[in-house]
Amino acid sequence: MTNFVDDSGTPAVPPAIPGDEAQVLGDRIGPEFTVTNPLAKSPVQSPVHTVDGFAKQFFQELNMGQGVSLARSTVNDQYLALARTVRNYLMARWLESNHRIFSANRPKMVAYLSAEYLLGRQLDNALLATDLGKIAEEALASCGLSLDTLRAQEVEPGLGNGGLGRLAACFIDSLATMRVPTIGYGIRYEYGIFRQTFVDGAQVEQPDTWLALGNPWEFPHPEHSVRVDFGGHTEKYTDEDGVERSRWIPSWNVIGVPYNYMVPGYANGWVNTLRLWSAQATKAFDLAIFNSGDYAEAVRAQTFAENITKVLYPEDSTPQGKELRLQQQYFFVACSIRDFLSHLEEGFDLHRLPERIAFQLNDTHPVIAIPELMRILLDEHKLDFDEAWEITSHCFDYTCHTLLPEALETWPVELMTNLLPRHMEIIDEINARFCGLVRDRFPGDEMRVRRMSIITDYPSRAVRMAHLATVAAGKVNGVAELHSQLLRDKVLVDFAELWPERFTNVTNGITPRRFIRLANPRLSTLITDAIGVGWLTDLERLRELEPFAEDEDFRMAFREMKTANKQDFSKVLQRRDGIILPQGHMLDCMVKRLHEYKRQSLKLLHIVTMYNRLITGQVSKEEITPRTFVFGAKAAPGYYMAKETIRLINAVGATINADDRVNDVMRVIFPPNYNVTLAEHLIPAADLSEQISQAGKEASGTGNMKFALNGALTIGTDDGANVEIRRLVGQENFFLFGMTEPEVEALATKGYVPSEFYESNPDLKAAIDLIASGAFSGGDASAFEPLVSNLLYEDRFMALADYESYLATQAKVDQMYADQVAWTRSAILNIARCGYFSSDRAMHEYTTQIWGIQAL
Ligand code: NBG
Repeated sequence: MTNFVDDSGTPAVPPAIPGDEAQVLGDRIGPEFTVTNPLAKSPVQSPVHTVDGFAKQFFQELNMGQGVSLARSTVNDQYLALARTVRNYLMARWLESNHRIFSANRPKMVAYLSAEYLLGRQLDNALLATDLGKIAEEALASCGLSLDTLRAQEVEPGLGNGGLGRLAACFIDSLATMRVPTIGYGIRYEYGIFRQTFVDGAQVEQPDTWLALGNPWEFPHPEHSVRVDFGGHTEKYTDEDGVERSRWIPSWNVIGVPYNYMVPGYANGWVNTLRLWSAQATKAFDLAIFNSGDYAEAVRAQTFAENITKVLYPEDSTPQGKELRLQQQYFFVACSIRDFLSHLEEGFDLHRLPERIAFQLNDTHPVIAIPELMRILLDEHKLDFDEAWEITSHCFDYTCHTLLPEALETWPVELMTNLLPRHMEIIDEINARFCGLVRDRFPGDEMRVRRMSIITDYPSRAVRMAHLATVAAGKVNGVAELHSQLLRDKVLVDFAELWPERFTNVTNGITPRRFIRLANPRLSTLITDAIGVGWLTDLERLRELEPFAEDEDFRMAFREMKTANKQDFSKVLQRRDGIILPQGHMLDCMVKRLHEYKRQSLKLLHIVTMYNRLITGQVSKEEITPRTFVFGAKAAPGYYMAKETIRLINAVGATINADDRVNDVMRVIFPPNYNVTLAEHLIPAADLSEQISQAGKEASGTGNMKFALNGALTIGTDDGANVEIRRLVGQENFFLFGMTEPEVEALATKGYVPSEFYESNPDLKAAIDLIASGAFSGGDASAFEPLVSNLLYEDRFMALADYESYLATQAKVDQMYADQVAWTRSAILNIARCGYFSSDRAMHEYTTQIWGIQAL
């Protein structure tokens, strides 16, 4: 590895930015001030909560902050000024919350370590937290401006791929709403999840330039930057006490600059912090080289360093062994741990660290934090290994978010040794001790030792991050009951046998603030009119809606709500993508990442079957329920089958939508670039939620919860949180189909032959034949050959095996939809019975059962 910054030999602690070390990690605890000015006692006052007060602030920000007059301002100026205005109303709460967290009586807090936060737009959430929506609207109107227009100016921070990142965002919202002292740590990617476009139906990725027009929600604190080392080697030495120790001589480093974001609780005066790290070169550029004219070379180190936080890896569930990704992971956890430790008071006894902090590992991405904390305790604080382990193993808990074996991250030993040699040494030592423990417990069972070892030899030497996490964690949890059970029984079965008490479940949840109150104001009003206020922070209270399922007036109001939401959604689509939504259709939605296990192809087979039945006259238009199928899905750029599926959805859609024989009763729409903002418009309008993964593959799902809580009925397999949704809403209010997980296993064991299903089901055969004939590709029979072959000869997730059951269940959906009273009753019961899926409940379980942390 090239040594970019340290060309003065190899001191144990390489110099950071030239100058004083304090510049890198500034003093956190300020000097004692002698205060005579009374203003200092209450450093900020919230601006006045009136239309005039708000307008005044807004002008202040526009004129003094943006440096423009209203007359000369652009929409972007106005949006930035508005965002800063709302921000100002949160400021006093933020300072006060921080004061409470860092007061003399330090509470234990949680540090949520996550490589992804899929936050969605901030403005509306901040308006809701401060209850300023109406005031802002009126104040802007008095200036001739529209809140809607300014709202649309915000580019959502897409710093996550899908469910895992959105879950982190819901969790920090709940923690703030529950006044749990929390700091979220993550990465400030310069480019978030790619912007998806379609060219001839194929996905084309564009960079997500979310920062281009300025970001009013972040507070950079370069004075609190942290240096992060990489590369080099280790050496042994004997310390003053005669103890043999290791030290790391890194070969290069970068600077991590923190950007703080407010995480406001809902109307509770509390604001937590999300701290995202951005990588910078230790040395901006080489002036001598620059002056000699080699401009590219002069900034090489800078480019190299800044690449670390340049872009979010767009994989979902399948990691790629990319060195840069390991750099990202280590970079952000090294910054975060250093940052957290620097907040401890002078002379704090690190043996007591577990009393102060719970580091929650959101999947395996931050797991390198474990050897990092060990390294700090061993090398910097000179603790011995047992002491360091005693502390470390009481500071971390680990959430696993997958069941796919290929999604469990591993890092080649060689890569780890090159990038983080000291960490590799520590992992080796942890592993040696752990394997010793397994041998003691299970003498002679070397196969078990191999299965459990943190370092695997097969297919090549690699560190299994899920094993490392499980060995160090106080608790290991899955994200839905079925998932946690499969973790215990299959994925981590040996560990569960060794440490049964370590394994637990916390079923995921979603924040009702964003996904009910903000996304669906009409439904929120209906609910409040029916059961009063208070449900938004106590979602189980939705139970009180149950009797309203029998109230025809309420049902009517519910249907009007859906119709109005569909109209709104239609306007959004027309503006955004030029898509016109037909009126009066059932809205049948499948929105999630494109992945074979989620089985978008099964949904397509249903659509193609309907189409085929219509054009061949097997059914008449009058017999079917008019439906619009909505897809939203991004595919990882390197995932060939997923991208082919996108192309096929678009091709089928184009054909059907242009076919006048059918297009008044069926339509397929696929707006590009599905994101949080689009979800907020789509979900409230949906009638049917498609959750059709192969049983045993979707860890939880969270879209399923959002749909149910907005009054869509679910058609789904016995998978992930679907199981719990169905149990809670009642089987008569959930369309279950397909094999169960044990049935999937049994079929796999017996030997799954997809073509048998193809041959034995005429509808299925006809649908696949129609695709293979070129009917959706202008007669080109080869256009989707790889997809067709894949279905016929591999079909890893057994879509064909579940087809018959899926179609039969879709027929039941039609039947029930024809009876609008029955459908609406079920939809209302779905809402009433899904309060359990609030992320507040999930966070309550984490705080009490995993972290042992009190709300303030
Ligand atoms: C995803 C699962 C989902 C789950 C979310 C949040 C990853 C690795 N996992 O089923 O696929 O809902 O995590 O837990 O993104």
